[in-house]
Amino acid sequence: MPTLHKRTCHICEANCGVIVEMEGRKTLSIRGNPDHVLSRGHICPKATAIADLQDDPDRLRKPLKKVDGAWQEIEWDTAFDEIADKLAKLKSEGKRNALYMGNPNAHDYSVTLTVGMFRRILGLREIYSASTLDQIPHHLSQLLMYGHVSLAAVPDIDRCMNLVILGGNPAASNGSLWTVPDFKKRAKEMQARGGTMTVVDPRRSETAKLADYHHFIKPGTDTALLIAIFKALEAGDMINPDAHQNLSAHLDDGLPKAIKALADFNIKQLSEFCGISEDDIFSIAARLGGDTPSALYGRMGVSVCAFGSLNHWLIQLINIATGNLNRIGGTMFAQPGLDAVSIIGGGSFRMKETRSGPMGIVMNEMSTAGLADDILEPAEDQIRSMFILSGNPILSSPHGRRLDEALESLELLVSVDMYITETSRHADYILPPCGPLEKDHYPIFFGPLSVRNVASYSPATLPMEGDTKADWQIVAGLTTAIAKAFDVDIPNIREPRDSLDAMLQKSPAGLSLADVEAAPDGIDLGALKPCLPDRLCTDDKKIRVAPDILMGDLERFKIALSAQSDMKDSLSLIGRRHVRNNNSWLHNSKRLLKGPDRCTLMIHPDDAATRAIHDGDIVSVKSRVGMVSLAAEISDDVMQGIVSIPHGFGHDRDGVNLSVASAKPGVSINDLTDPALVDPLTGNAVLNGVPVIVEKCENLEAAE
Ligand SMILES: Nc1nc2c(c(=O)[nH]1)N[C@H]1C(S)=C(S)[C@@H](COP(=O)(O)OP(=O)(O)OC[C@H]3O[C@@H](n4cnc5c(=O)[nH]c(N)nc54)[C@H](O)[C@@H]3O)O[C@H]1N2
Ligand SMILES: Nc1nc2c(c(=O)[nH]1)N[C@H]1C(S)=C(S)[C@@H](COP(=O)(O)OP(=O)(O)OC[C@H]3O[C@@H](n4cnc5c(=O)[nH]c(N)nc54)[C@H](O)[C@@H]3O)O[C@H]1N2
Ligand code: SF4
Ligand SMILES: [Mo]
Repeated sequence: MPTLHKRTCHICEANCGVIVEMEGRKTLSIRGNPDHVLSRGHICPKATAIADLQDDPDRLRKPLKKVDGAWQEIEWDTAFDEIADKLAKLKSEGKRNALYMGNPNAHDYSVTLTVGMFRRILGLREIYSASTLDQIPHHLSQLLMYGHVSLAAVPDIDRCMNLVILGGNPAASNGSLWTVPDFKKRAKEMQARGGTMTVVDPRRSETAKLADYHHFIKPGTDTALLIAIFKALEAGDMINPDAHQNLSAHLDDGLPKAIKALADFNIKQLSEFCGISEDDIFSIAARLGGDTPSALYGRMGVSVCAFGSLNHWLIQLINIATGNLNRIGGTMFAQPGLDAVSIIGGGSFRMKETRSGPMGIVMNEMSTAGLADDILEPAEDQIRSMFILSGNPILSSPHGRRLDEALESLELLVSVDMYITETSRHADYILPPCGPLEKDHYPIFFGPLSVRNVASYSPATLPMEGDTKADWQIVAGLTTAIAKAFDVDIPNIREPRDSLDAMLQKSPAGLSLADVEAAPDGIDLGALKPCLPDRLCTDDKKIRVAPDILMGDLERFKIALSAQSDMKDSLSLIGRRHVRNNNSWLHNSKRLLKGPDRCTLMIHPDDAATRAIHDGDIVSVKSRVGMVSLAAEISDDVMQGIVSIPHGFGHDRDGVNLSVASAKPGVSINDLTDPALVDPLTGNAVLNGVPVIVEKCENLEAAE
């Protein structure tokens, strides 16, 4: 008899409610849960991948050890002990160890709650993670302005009337740092009640196609657009935090300082720099500064660039200046059932001298763009061994080829992954977790980012089978073995479920895990509510409107603004996400790979014509650090001067046999991205706006 099980999908930040139909251990179907408090029945095609992952015969079931270049299965305890002994030896030789935590960790509460112990045993104050390839500028602006790295103001889309999206594509990504399942329907509802959506993106993205207004922008120039919007608000007498509420009561004295610091900029120059006309800039400002509730939101496109921190500050500044922060229908702070903001410390920021010069370190996150150098460059603190938990940095971080060399050079590499990937192939040990349906799930990071105040917990759908372990048990097993090998006290590792229960009970909503578990559709704690000043984590409960660190960075932007472009024959490379891809994985799922090859170079017809490139031609794309060849897809969805390649492909690397049996391996955009380019305030990689030379391949051959 088939059985039905409700849970939340863990694959992306939307955390949709799903109903899984099982017959024994076999998944018969996965569909949206219409009663789920947040997702209201919505799912995307990736939900079916949960079944493909669970049942994938290529998924590793036992730990692997590399012996003379070949993989051998070994027992868990042997793997833990051997790793611990090797680590103890490296420690005695004074050799540094490191940790990379990949994106899926953000979707696994139990690892999050166990990894602190692991770091302590290893003595790792700092780590590398996907955050510096993604979102660390958000965290810095939130820490400096609101006093907590996780205190994010998200668009209250269900009551918003003007939504302006910079560098985000929620129609494909399902929302990021903004848990908004069913984005498309919510956006259409907003438009149906007379609201508008504006999208600023160098590509006419899936979201741009739904928008009322779309403006192309030159990659990496949003700082100019944002300053210009602020100046246009000023010119139109629309800077008034108190326009709709008494917001000034919650601000420090920073607004006049910000106005002064931006005084020298002129809209004309800014408009020319970003490629958006002055008229369009004034229109965007008028929508944001008008009477109706409005929200300005920025995501990856304005984060993974050289001025990501400035951009996120300016976005907050504009929402504050127009009185839209903390306003119903504007941008609001969520107050979820499990409230990490109330119960976990605010986070840290400091400057550090690194190999690449002075760099901001937020939340003890080292720049992943610098990881290969930190491994390869001879120095006293050179990294010699490494753990990679749920990550594939070879495909996700800049200059993957150099990282290939770096990981191969390590004396010990341990990868916790269920596949032999482009990254784990370099490991000495691969430790595979159980299948996704064998894990419980609580989206602890996403409550504070949700469009409603909610709580939802999913118990494991299936019991674990055989000799398998969840990720947290692997981390716990390693911690215990390493403690023994280091001859230190074995830490008392708490069941993550117990810690989760304690965190829930400590949160202001006062729920217990039992309360939440008893509600398989989730608990709805209501729409977002204005909550200033209580929600602020600054000492004096005031918003720091113009933090010195960010204001100081305006000087760097001024230099960029006045510099001459040296692009000449080059084009500017950006990435793209597709609703059926998920970063570097899920390419084993045949259902998700259906349809035409997605890993193409999207190029504007005029740029193709000047290079005699036709649709489908194989072209070479060359950057400062590397070259790839792939098929061209001619499309006026990209702005002239811009080309786009999705990230996360490149599965036939060096012809090595990986578990990713993809029929459409594609190439890795990160063989082109440049690790020398970062936002120095955070170390965040610059993954868009990379200068590249594109040529038809036969031209190259003729030239050789
Ligand atoms: N050029 C370019 N590069 C990018 C981006 C871009 O837009 N452009 N995006 C960046 C962003 S936003 C991110 S978040 C990073 C992501 O980059 P990574 O942090 O490398 O994460 P993923 O690519 O998601 O890789 C996840 C790995 O974890 C494994 N995995 C999946 N689920 C589990 C699990 O439950 N347990 C374990 N142990 N392993 C699991 C998968 O098999 C896969 O190998 O990529 C970044 N790289
Ligand atoms: N289907 C799917 N969903 C995903 C993922 C996935 O891989 N696939 N990954 C998940 C992860 S880890 C993340 S972090 C989120 C990311 O979520 P989003 O940020 O919503 O997704 P992206 O597709 O990276 O959107 C960035 C947009 O910025 C544009 N852009 C590039 N450069 C610039 C620029 O300089 N300025 C401006 N204004 N725009 C620019 C790009 O063209 C793109 O449309 O998605 C998550 N959801
Ligand atoms: S949008 Fe898709 S992948 Fe993301 S949580 Fe929902 S069903 Fe899962
Ligand atoms: Mo991400």
